[in-house]
Amino acid sequence: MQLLAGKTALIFGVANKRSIAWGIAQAFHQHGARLGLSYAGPALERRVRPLAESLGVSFVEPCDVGSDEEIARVAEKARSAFGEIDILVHSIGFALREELQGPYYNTSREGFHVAMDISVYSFVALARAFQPMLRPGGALLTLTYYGSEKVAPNYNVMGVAKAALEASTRYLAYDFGPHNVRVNAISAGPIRTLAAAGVTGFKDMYRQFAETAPLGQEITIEDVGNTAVYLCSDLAAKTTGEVVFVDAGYNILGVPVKRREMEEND
Ligand code: NAD
Ligand code: 0WE
Repeated sequence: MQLLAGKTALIFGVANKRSIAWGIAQAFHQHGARLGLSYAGPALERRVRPLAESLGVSFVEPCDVGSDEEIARVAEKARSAFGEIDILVHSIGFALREELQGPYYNTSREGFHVAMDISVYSFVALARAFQPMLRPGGALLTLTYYGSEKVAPNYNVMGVAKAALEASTRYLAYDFGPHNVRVNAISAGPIRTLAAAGVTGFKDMYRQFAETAPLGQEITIEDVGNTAVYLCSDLAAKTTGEVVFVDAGYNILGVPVKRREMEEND
């Protein structure tokens, strides 16, 4: 089954082999897509290049999405390398570390700005920069988290940024609709990636999660990759502006309590 045969996809946000972006890249590769990868900056090249090579990917470009010039440069490079593209994946989020602990009301003006710029505006900026080379039937995809809807302690300004990212997904879907380009978001359950490492309380939350979610399982980058394939393939031809959960059902719970073994004996 090759759901992305003949399609070209650019994936932003690969940092290492644990990255959600890398799970998406592998799934896209399995489904026959031609790939380009982008990473934040020179410090990550030594990790990202070998990953790209393992999939036979030669388009591997640094891009700090906080810079309009760097976005324009990568868009130009993509145009010369691919001509047109079908899929763009935004798997990027960032807040200053000090903003991810303590009361949300302590968020600084600078911290608020950085989180919104890198985690939200960058998706809009990429959409605009790549709009002229997006083929009809194409798709944009971003990654979000349930902390946009409900309070996840310490997620703070990132939760507010994710709410704005999800709203951006709907406005972009409206704008790109006439071009027959779809725009969706995947809301992933907690995964142990670089962005989750060292986050206050993440370990506890991660353990609790699988014991509570309806499916009783942890979320992997492969799970997210598979849903990304579907959303960016023609199978999802009439789905746009949506937030699709890949969370083992966690978000449907009104009372998220830990489940016991052998529940059927109640
Ligand atoms: P990750 O650390 O592997 O990926 C985050 C990426 O953002 C990194 O590649 C990093 O280099 C990049 N980035 C940060 N600042 C950047 C900048 N200025 N320019 C370009 N790139 C920049 O972690 P991840 O968990 O794979 O995160 C990917 C996305 O998934 C993020 O949007 C995150 O919020 C979201 N998400 C993660 C989880 C989770 O539990 N890990 C759950 C739901 C959603
Ligand atoms: O979106 C994320 C990660 C967001 C993130 C993480 C970091 C850590 C290191 C953004 N910026 C930074 N900046 C850093 O300096 N997730 C969904 C994972 C995550 O992060 C949390 C979570 C969850 C879940 C932070 C607090 C509480 C829960």
